[in-house]
Amino acid sequence: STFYERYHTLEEIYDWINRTAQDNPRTVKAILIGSSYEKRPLYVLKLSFNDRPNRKAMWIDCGIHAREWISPAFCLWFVHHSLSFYQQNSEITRILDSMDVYVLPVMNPDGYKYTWTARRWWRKNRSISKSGFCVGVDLNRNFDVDWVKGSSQNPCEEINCGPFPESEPEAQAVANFLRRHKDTVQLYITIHSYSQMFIFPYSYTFDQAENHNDLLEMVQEAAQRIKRYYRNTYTYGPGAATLYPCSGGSDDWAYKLGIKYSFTFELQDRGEYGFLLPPSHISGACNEALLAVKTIAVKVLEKT
Ligand code: 0X9
Ligand code: ZN
Repeated sequence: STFYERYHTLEEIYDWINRTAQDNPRTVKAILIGSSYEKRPLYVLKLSFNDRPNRKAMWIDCGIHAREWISPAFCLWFVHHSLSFYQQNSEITRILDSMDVYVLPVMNPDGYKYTWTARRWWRKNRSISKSGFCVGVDLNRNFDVDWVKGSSQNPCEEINCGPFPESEPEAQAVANFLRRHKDTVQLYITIHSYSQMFIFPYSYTFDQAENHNDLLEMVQEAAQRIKRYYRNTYTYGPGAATLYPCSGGSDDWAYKLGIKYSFTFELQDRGEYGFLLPPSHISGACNEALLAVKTIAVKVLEKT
C-alpha cells in the first residue's frame, strides 16, 4: 500500500506537512494558525496554483474528533490528489485555477495523539476542566452558535461544550482564521466519520437555511455521482432533521459567519467497522469524499 493508504501517527503527519510544503515551494505554504491545549502547532496548508487577483478560497478541516482516523487520512489524500492531478484531472484543475484551498489536516492533535497512545475511542480534545476532575471538550460543540443548547457542560461527558464558546484554543484558532478570511472563503467543509452522510446547516435549529435548495442540490448531486461511480450510498440533508439537533458546531458557525456553502461530511462506513475502518478501505472512502468535494466545489464556482 502507498503512504496515503495507511493511517499515520501525529509525528508522521507533522513530517508530511513539512515535506509537502518544502517540496512544493511555489504552490504550498504551511501557515501556523495557533496551537493546541498541550501546545502542539496547528498548521494549515494553503494550496495556491496561481496568483490571479480576487481569488476565492475554500477550507477543509479534518480531525476535529480524535478517533475518526479516516478524517486526517482524507486531508492528506486531498492534498496529494491536488498536487498530483492539477492539469490532469479537469475538475481539480478548474477548482484550483479559481480558488485557493486551505487544508487543516488535524484540528485536534492532542486528542489524535491520545487515540494512538492511550485510548483509541477518545473523541474530545485534552483540556483539563477547572475542577481538574475530567478531561476534554468536544470541539464540535465549542463554536459560538447557540452554544450549550443540546450539549453538556459536564466536562466528564463526550459532548461537553466547554466552559464558554471558543474556550478551546483549537476552536479559537480556526474561528480566528476564518474570521480573518471570511471575505474570500466561500466554501467550508469539515470531515468526520462515520455514517456516510452529507450534512448542511442548520443543526442548531430546525429552521431552513436561506439557500437550502442550493445546498440540497449540491449534496444530492454528490451522492448521485458516488452511487454511479462507486455503488455506495450516502444520505444527506440539513443536520437537525437528518442527523440530530445540536448546537456549537463548526458548520453552522461558519455558515452564520457568512460562508454560505458549509458542509459536514461523515465518511465511511455505515457501522460495520465504524471508527476502526481498516486501512484497506482508506482509498475507497477517500475517493468517494474527493468526488463529493469536487462536485460541490465546481457547483460553488458556478453559483458565485
Ligand atoms: O456530532 C457531531 O459532531 C458530528 N457527528 S460525529 O459522529 N462525527 O460526532 C455531526 C456534526 C453535524 N453538524 C453539527 N452538529 N453542527
Ligand atoms: Zn466527528
